[in-house]
Amino acid sequence: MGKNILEKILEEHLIEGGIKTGEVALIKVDQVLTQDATGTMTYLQFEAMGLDKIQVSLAVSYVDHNMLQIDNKNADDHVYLQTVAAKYGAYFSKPGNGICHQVHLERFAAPGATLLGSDSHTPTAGGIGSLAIGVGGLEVASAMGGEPFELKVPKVVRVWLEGELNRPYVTSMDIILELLRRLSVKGGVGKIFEYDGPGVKTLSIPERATITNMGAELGATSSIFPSDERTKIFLKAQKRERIWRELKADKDAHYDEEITLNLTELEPMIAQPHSPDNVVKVKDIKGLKVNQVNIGSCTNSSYQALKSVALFLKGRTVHPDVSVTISPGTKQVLEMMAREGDLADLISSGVRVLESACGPCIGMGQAPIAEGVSVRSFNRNFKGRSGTQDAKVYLASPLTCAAIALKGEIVDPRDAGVKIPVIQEPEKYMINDNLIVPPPEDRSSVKVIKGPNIKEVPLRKPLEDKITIEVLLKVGDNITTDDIMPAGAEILPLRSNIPEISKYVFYRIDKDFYKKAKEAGASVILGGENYGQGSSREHAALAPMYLGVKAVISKSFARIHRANLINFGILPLTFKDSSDYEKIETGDWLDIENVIRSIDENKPLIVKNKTKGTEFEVVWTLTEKEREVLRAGGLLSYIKKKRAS
Ligand code: MIC
Ligand code: SF4
Repeated sequence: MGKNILEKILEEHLIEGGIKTGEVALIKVDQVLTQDATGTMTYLQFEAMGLDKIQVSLAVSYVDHNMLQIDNKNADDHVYLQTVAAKYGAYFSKPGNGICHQVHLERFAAPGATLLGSDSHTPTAGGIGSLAIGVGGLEVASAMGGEPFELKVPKVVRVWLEGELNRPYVTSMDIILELLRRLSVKGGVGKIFEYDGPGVKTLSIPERATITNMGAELGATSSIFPSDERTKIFLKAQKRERIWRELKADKDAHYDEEITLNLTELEPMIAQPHSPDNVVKVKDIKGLKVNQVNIGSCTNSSYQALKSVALFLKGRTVHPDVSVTISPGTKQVLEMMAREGDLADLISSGVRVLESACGPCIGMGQAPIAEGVSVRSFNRNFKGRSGTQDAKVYLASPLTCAAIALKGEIVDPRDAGVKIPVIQEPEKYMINDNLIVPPPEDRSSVKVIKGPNIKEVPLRKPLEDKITIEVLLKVGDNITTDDIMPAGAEILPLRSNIPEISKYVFYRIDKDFYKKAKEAGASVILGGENYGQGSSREHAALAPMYLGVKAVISKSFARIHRANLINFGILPLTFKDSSDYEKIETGDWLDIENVIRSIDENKPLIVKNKTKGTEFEVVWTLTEKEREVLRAGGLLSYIKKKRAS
């Protein structure tokens, strides 16, 4: 039988194991990327391994999240990242060069390569045909230390694209919003999405990357497009055609599931508060007054997308009641738009131009007004993420955003009375890599500089066989890592300082969580379905671990967060019978015995509810490596032990 793209890439990178769905594959990692909000921890963990050089062929350290410098903290992190990259052999992408995923797509990503990134939107590079997976920072550190990556081979879903988008008003953002509408934020858990069909060749690489980027919101392990003639055109325009290769599924390849989407029938879509899958047609909610529009992010900030916005607004003025921002994804896009006059058109129309960074997407500035309505071309609209707890955030394509910016209310871009031509892909992008600092030839004299905010990584004590824990918090379905460990301008600068950042764990849900956790000493969280969806931030496991959280018992877990829990020695337990969830309350004390035997034998655990005098069963399916990591008390201790032996 023929192979799909995933199987082909896995086969080329396989070190041990199998490549079929359900098997465990240990694969070679070709490239890694980090961003500053997760990167400081990643590099501190790498340093703790005691190696003198990064072991993967390409590592790039980006600065794009923590860009507000209201005191020394973020600036100190930037210098640490620059010096540690130089010391151990990574490229450093300076602040101002752009958002990691977009820069990586333009300048580094390669068809057929494996890429691990300490950010959940790493699959953006799937648009060019990389097998790109978002993981926790420690997982990236481990790959930089030369460890293979362990992947439980997900189910492969073929998304068959037919027809062609009705450009310019219907865009690739509408494709992924439609998939989110159909499948939900849980629909991709344990799956990888492979795009195929006649519609594929009608999409440019940045358009494909919008889709693979936001595949993260489906909960998917990754998303990937074939590498074809369009890929070659893009790489040529980026002066990187030498790394092009063809990559496509065999005609008789096997897929676990199939979905068909007709691009011609698609209409502009919009996600409503507070979840990326709460999607309707734009025209269905037309007329709703809007206070803010933000265009940009790693999902939608390519040259083509933003040039269309500039053209749409050219010679017009944004609505007087709307605050409009744009953050071009990379310096390449910003510089091209500046030289071609689009930036001037945007400025003239009243758009506030921000630097090339994540910015408002992660609450680094531009919080909307109280109870405000904000429409953003981003990928996440979780409650509170914008920085305003009661804001209502909607997600739509850049062009829909532009139409709304003009009208001051939700409007289908086809009905805004503005006609623009379709923007073609440029034959040549402007190449100027002067903000990418390569590692020096001689690394021996480089001094790693650590500012006062950078604290060592806390380690967990060895795993206990018996734990007595208090239920500190019971939450519902689809709890995000933004709920567990919020981001935003106030908290993000503490990413290198676990004792400080841990004060904010769950604080938007229960502002006394920190105090309670300290008092309890050992605790457990109860979760519903898809616990820990969203970002890759390992701080959502590391900080709770620091506060004494020993286990999370939930109905199911999101992939990256489950792995992060294991990497920091927190037990990810699933109810055998999910109705047991109803029978436990906050404040109950639970006893769990024989933890080590259960890990050794991969057996269910009996949990005794001491408060209620009842008991219930929890299960976990662990791979061999996961068991060893848990026994060692976490991934860092596991690696250290392995190196010592
Ligand atoms: C996000 O979009 O939530 C982030 C910020 O990029 C995170 C990473 C982080 O928390 O640092 C992600 O998506 O992984
Ligand atoms: Fe940055 Fe937002 Fe993309 Fe996360 S989702 S990497 S915060 S632009």
